[in-house]
Amino acid sequence: MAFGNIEHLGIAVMNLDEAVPRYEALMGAKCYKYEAVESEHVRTAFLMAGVNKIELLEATSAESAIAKHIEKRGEGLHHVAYAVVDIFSEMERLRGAGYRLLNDAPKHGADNKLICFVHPKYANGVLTELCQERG
Ligand code: CMX
Repeated sequence: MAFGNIEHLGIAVMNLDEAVPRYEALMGAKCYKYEAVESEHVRTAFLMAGVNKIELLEATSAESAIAKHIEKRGEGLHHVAYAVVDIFSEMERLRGAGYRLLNDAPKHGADNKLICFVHPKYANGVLTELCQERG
């Protein structure tokens, strides 16, 4: 078992309606999807740079991890997400190796994914997401 490709990069933004046109102009690409993830208190927007996916995230409530992130660290890169084939066995592997997972079971994330986060302290300061296609 191993991580696959980087599935997406997550970028925390204050205001999605301002960030999307800025990123469209920056990347020369159109945002192809907006999606709210109520359980995570976020609104997201997706753009592609070649084969690479960029997820812009805006908090929809003060209790959102994105709101806390922006308050403490400002806007910017929030997480790196890796594609995995079997999130349950990857979580088991990481737990066994002593990594701190931020959820006990996979959660439903944006873009039809099952997701789990690894605490940034266990990845040299990078919040790391495991991401499995839900099919
Ligand atoms: N990247 C890197 N480091 C981060 C970070 C991030 N995104 N967010 C917090 N940290 C750092 C903090 O700066 C802090 O460092 P110091 O101790 O040096 O000050 C440390 O991690 C904080 O750890 P904490 O006190 O245990 O936790 P916080 O209350 O700051 O919460 C985190 C951070 C990652 C545990 C929390 O945001 C979380 O559980 N995230 C997972 C869920 C999530 O991010 N959801 C939103 C996205 C959903 C989606 O993609 O759909």
